[in-house]
Amino acid sequence: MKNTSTDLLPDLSHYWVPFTANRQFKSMPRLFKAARGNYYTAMDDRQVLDGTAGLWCVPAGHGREEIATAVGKQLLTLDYAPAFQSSHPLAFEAASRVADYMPKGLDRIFFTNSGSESADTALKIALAYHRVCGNPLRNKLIGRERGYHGVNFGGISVGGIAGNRKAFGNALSGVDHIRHPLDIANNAFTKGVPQDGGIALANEFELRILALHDPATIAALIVEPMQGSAGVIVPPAGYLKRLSEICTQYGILLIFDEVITGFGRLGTKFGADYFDVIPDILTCAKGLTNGVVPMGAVAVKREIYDAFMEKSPTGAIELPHGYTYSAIPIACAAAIATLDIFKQEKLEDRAASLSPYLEVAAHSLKGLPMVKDIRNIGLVVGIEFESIAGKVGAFAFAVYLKCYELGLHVRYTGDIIAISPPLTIEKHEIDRIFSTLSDAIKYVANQGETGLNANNYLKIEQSWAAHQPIQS
Ligand code: PXG
Repeated sequence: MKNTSTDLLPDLSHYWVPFTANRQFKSMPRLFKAARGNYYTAMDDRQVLDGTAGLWCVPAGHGREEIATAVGKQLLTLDYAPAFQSSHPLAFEAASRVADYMPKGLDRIFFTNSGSESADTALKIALAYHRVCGNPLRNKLIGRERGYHGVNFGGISVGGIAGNRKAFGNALSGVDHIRHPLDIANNAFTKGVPQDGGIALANEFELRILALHDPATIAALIVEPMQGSAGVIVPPAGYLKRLSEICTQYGILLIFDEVITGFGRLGTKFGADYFDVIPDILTCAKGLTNGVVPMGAVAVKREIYDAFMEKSPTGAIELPHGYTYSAIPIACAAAIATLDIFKQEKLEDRAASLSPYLEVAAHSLKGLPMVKDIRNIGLVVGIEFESIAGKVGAFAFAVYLKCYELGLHVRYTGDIIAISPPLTIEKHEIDRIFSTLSDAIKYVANQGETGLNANNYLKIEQSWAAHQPIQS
């Protein structure tokens, strides 16, 4: 008997899919039913190459048995222990392992369950730190345009992606933003880190923002070393170092949000290592457990932790903050197993050695129709297309759909396609990513208006879902 799409697809009506155009998605669902190594298996058994390591969160590749075994064993040993006022040994072991992996000095670890929670936790630690040190008026937070720090109220307040903020009211007050460092007019098609303009741009923090607010009122500056979600924005040389110097000069805590840049993505353990700038607080999530169990971490300099311990009243809870699932045993087990894999397979070094190959492959797309800029660092590539008036994002979305049809998963955000494969990617797979992208870009561009209409891909999707041969 012939399969129909209803044989294969679940009832799609109940699940509200996050950060997704639900009506559109449910008319052309893209569901994965399995994953192994660098590939997903789609509903029709097609192998789809994972060009994005999930949502940047599967650096060691899919289906790692070491992690599965550790998590399974832990579930049957200690499934849960109360996270407040009691704990369990693996929480301390995981914290030690994470501290070892962190840049020097960032060795006090607070566990969360996501990047969003890590961002809000870091902001709260910064505010509470100044208060416990006797500076409660240092309570403003500075973020950056196009920054992404998750979706909680603190994160969207310091975040700078308009679309993630405007539907949700006023969020936090006492927040301002520095400019983002993307400068396509001067730096289009730069390979790696742009060389010019970094110091002047960082100095604007001092000259514009600090001058406006009074530096003594600023608690913290939060930035992603490389802005991922907003479309792969690589900071110019010297920029992060100069921001750090300004923070130090004025007693402002520098927070690096390394949810994307952590765990080898740039060819180093963290962006802090890549740019040789150690922040006061560093947040991470995603790759910490290879994406398989929700977990985030906030690493703080020992002096910050010590200030809470020394200056809080005796017997007081030094930081009234935490989650039911902070350091849940299976997340600790997954984190330890993931860190073991990183150690054994030296995935950061692997990423660093593949980065030049990825760079050449990525920049081979220069000259294709609509391609306005190509940016890269470590194992990350951003390809920005010309914007079409009234149809922002439509071209990139169509390229994404075409890639999916051709067996490659990429991410699109606005007019940008982002590539961030697992660090286990092979050279021939890198070749395939960019030859597929090239085919998809040419196809969509050649179709003109028709190519921008997502419904034109619908027929193909439905055919797959139903195991039907594609009708032309
Ligand atoms: N900070 C940064 C820098 C992030 O990139 C978060 C915080 C939030 O993490 P959680 O775990 O709460 O989602 C992120 C998440 C994409 C994409 O493709 C990026 C993220 C999430 C989903 C998709 O750009 N970043």
